[in-house]
Amino acid sequence: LLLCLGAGVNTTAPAGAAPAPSPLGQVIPAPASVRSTGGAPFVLEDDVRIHVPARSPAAKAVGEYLAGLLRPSTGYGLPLTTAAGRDGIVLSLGGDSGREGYRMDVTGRAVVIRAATAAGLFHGVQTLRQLLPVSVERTYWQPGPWTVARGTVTDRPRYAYRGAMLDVARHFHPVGAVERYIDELALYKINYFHLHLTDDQGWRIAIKSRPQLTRHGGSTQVGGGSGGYFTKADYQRIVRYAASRYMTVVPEVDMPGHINAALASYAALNCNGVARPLYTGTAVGFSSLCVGRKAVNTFINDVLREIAALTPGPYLHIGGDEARATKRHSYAAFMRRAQAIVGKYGKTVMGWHQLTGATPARGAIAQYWGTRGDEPSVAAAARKGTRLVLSPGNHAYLDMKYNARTSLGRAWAGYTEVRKSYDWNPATFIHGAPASAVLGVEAPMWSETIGSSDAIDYMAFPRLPALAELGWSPASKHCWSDFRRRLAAQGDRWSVMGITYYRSPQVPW
Ligand code: TNX
Repeated sequence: LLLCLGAGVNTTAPAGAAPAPSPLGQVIPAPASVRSTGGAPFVLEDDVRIHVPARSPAAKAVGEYLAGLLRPSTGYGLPLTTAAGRDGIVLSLGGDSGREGYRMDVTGRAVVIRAATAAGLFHGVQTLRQLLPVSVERTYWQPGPWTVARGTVTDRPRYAYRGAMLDVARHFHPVGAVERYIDELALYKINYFHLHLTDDQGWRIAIKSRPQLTRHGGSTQVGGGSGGYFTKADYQRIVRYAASRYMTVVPEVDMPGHINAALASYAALNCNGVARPLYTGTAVGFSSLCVGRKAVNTFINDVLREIAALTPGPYLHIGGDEARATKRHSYAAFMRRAQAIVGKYGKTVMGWHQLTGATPARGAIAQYWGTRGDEPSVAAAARKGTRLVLSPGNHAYLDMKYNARTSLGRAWAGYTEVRKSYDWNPATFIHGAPASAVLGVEAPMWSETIGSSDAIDYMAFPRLPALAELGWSPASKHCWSDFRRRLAAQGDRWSVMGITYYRSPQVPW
């Protein structure tokens, strides 16, 4: 693992006047294949047009998105055109790059991105974006020159599921902060955005049939602040925004534990029929719905029905973690019922991996958050068809401190420097689980200590790109010494984007 070739980033600049363009492989996640051809680079000039297919509104929208990224800093008009053309920027549909892959050919005259789907074009656009000078990220005019190295990138993801989670329950994060994070994730080809919407400290999604959940249950957060919640319109706006970045929202309502905010809002959810006080601390594992009560059954049915109706994506995440206040047989009975309800509303179950201690429904996905990969129930479920999304706490948790001096975050899974986020293999992490059971990876951002976009940025960067690369790039491209150099090249881009990141000593910034 010390000797690896990685994406073959070569930073030697040819002698001459103009600054050398970024090497074609200097992209995160590392593309599946990069072939540099050399020669004078492509230069984006003020008469460049963006060619888009005439018959695909989705592909046109990707063209508009690209133009929107490039116009402020270049000052160019960058009109879209459906006229056939071989010069400038060409987005074209076709080829065999799969559901999310693309091929990018850069010549002296053109950057051609070709993909079978608009999603593939979108990911290709992110590659192009990273190859342009970092000043392209500015929102006001920059002098250029806007060069792209010549050659061919052929790319497609290793895993179908490349997720990031944001906990809006412990600290509420408003729509603008969520959209900002979604934009940051898009740069690294993340395609699932998991929203942890409810927990002991807050209920953050309006449920029409249960108005107290947000009115009361959403009125505070960790530390006692005023909390907040998403109206249905807010949530739908997030879903649409994520979709415009080719990300599917996975909503999570955590049950039967992590539920104090609901227990405080509706007395009937408690076994003693008495509403709990609101909770603003950071303990876990102390709350439980009163499993078996009729009021609880109608509650979960109403909540899951309303959330399913607002969610176009295939997955509903029902939590199921740390239900220490729920008896074992009650837990199994509860998860059976909750999973059946998810199925009734046409969705596929996701749950934390404790779900494998009950009976996962057919097609269910278990999200692993342990640290050792040796839980027999997880491997056994995987062998029987349960698919796995891997978020090992000691590698993938973005709320772990980098080191003892990190003021934000927690340390229950150990300090997590960027190399630790990067150096693990999702295919072999769970002992005894077939590699084919692994649907992908996800980087969770728990928010007990995370109360602002700056805090999100600092904990996500530079670790989020490491997780994104594990999710996208072929295992054969896994190479720390190469990754750290590509990561270093991202630092200036983050600075320009206003992202305050952790300047890890492991990275040659
Ligand atoms: C464990 S991971 C939790 C969360 C905490 C997190 C803090 C999981 C399913 N449960 O409730 O927020 O640790 O790192």
